[in-house]
Amino acid sequence: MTDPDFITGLPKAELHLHIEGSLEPELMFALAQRNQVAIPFASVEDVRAAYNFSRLQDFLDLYYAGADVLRTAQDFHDLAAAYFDRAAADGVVHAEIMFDPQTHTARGIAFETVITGLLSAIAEAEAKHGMTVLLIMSFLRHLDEADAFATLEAAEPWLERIAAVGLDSSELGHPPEKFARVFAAARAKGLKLVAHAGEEGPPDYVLQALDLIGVDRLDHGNRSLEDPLLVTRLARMCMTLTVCPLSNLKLCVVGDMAEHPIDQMLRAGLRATINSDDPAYFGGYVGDNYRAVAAARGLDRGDLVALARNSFLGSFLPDAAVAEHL
Ligand code: ES4
Ligand code: ZN
Repeated sequence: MTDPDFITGLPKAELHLHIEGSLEPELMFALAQRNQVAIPFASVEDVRAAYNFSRLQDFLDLYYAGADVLRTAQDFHDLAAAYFDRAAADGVVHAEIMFDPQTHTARGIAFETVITGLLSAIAEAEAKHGMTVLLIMSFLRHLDEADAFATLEAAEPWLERIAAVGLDSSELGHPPEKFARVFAAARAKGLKLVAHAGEEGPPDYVLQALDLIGVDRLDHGNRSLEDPLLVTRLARMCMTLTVCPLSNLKLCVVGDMAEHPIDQMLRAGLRATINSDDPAYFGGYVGDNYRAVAAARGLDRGDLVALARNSFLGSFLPDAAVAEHL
């Protein structure tokens, strides 16, 4: 039995959230109108009807198209403020949110516009909801290494406000090794490192994320389960996996929620966490993700507490702050 109120009331951290993926169709329409941007949809229903994906790339095509309505710092503020309100209502007390600067700089939107809008929403949410927020700047892996280095350079004035760098977008054909040098440069600047790996890509991409990047946390990681030695290694090193059940379902990483491996991960001793990834596109926020996978896999309160506890253990908060949440 799932227990919706128990899940909502459970203090949790969200560690895998693309802020551009929290753009609800209603806000997409409002921003399109405010900025006089044409979008290829007639209505909010039309947008939602388009959200049927067979693979990651189907989704990414719509995600980048949707992001085109984001033009001003106020737009990024409004986007993030809407996410923080929903997260707080779901019992999220700490969020580590990713943003994709290249999605915007490639359209002529300044890095400064993006980050000042996000930072003002973060300040507001910290005051309004008493939550803590960290920013993760994610590189688009379908672009080249030089573009990622240029993005790291553009971030230089804001490095004090950025906790980590990440790696997202089209996984297949863009292995972690392509970005080993830029991640090394980010590490030298004191940033934490995360990367999407093993979502669609093979277990070897997870190995690369460990051995060639040295990630502090793994986004998704599902396909690690195909390699028992890798699972043992991830468990022994207490590597956090940011698992996203509704994303996995919508992108056909799992065929059915009843087949989701979340409990297999926990049984294997993996530090798995539950997250929403791109909630506006995948049909639910973090609470919905807990509820969906708990119902489908028969998770009990002990499992839910373990998952929420893992979210704090896997966060980039200082140890003393983590301890306050345990
Ligand atoms: C993403 Cl689900 C997912 N995978 C890879 N890259 C992404 N960017 C936004 N959502
Ligand atoms: Zn993701």
